[in-house]
Amino acid sequence: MILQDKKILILGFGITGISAAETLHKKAAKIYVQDFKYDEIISKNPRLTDLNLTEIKTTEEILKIKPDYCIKSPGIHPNNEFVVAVREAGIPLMSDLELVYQLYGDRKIIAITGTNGKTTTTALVGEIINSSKHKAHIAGNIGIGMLPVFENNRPDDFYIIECSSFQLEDTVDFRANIAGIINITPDHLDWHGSYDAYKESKLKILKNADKNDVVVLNYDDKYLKDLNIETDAKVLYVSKENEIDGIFVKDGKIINNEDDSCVMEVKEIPLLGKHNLENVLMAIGICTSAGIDKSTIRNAVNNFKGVEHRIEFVREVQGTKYYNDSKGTNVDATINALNAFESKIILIAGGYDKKIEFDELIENFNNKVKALVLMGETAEKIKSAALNAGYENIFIVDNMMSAVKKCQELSKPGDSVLLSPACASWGMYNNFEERGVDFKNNVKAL
Ligand code: UMA
Repeated sequence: MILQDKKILILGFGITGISAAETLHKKAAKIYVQDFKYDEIISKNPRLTDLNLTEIKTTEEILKIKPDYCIKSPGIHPNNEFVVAVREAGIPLMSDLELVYQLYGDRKIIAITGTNGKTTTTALVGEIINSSKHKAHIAGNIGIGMLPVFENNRPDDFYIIECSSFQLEDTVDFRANIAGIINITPDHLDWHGSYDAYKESKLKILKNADKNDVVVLNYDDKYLKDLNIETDAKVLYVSKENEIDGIFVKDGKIINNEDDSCVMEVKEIPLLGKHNLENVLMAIGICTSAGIDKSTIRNAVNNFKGVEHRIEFVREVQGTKYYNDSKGTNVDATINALNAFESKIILIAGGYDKKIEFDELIENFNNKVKALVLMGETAEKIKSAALNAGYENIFIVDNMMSAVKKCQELSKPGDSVLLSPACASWGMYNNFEERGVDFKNNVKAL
């Protein structure tokens, strides 16, 4: 695909849009940008003016300019007026994922999707490959714009892309050498319109796979299993529950049934929780398919520290372990985190009110949560859900420092303190990362 002097319209100027513009500028394309916060973005990053951008403010301008292609950021809704105008004008519209394929499709691409676990799996695959003789680069929904990663690195490296349903939706020819799907639980239905549409978007990850490609699938996800996926690619299943033709767990060992060998023992995995065992199995399936040997895989998994803000071990103080799960921004994520622990837990929860209910969270305490420390806008709401369920050991605090101090006061050796708020951070913080860092700083100060 030749981009020199081509007119490219970028919709959305966040991580995706800016990273795409940087690469398109290098390729001497003419760049047009539409973003309702364009002025604010430029004033915060004045260096972006070096990219010779032209701002688009109306759909009429699009018709006048007639761009050759449009790159849509994943967060822009399909019904957005600019998206509609582009489609009606017959301008080819794609995600940066599709453009990556058009420009660098001959590279070794590993694409990973799933409703949950994709960031951990992507990061782990990157670590495993980087601990082998090969070099890997991670990009995509993990928070890294894809195009510069491909543009600035060597053609014979591995490229591991975390793909969201939004990014996959706007692909046409995209194809990965290895595609992994961890699970397809109904999510983002407000966006895609229906579970079928969401599923269709996710499955685009393997739509163009051919007999030279590998598709790695989690056999334990009931939604995925029910799909009876048909593909020309080689399919490799992984399972923590069933002895399948693939990679599975038996008597605490992870077995590769191709040569009946043991890759590693489950107890060696440093990440907590069954959901993380599935992520590790997926990473093992993907890396085995990429030709990485078992001892490299085993060592890298052993040394994997996990992803920041996802049940991240912070420190042990007087026999109590402190964990940061600030990414637990909804009830499901916090339940997953609670299920990952064997010990008694002192849970710090609460935050921005997304108008969700907390009864299910309390139902999943399972006698493990010995105290509940609440803060933020939802503190009273969670407290009343807990009281209704007969749970009374509740403390409301004003800020993270008081929360951490309260937890230390309540804890005994062998307990775990878990920040997993079940709520977004807004109101107290700009994002979940800031909240997690605040927690960690307070734990480090104990
Ligand atoms: N904007 C408009 N009009 C709109 C909506 C947004 O102009 O109608 C502008 C905003 O002002 C902003 C820009 O669009 O400047 C943001 O674009 P974006 O929402 O697509 O976000 P990016 O910064 O490009 O980040 C995206 C992903 N975000 C979303 O899919 C919502 C990031 O995933 C991803 O890391 C990044 O590309 C790099 O690939 C985040 C995410 O929340 C983590 N993903 C969802 C998830 O994991 O569930 C899918």
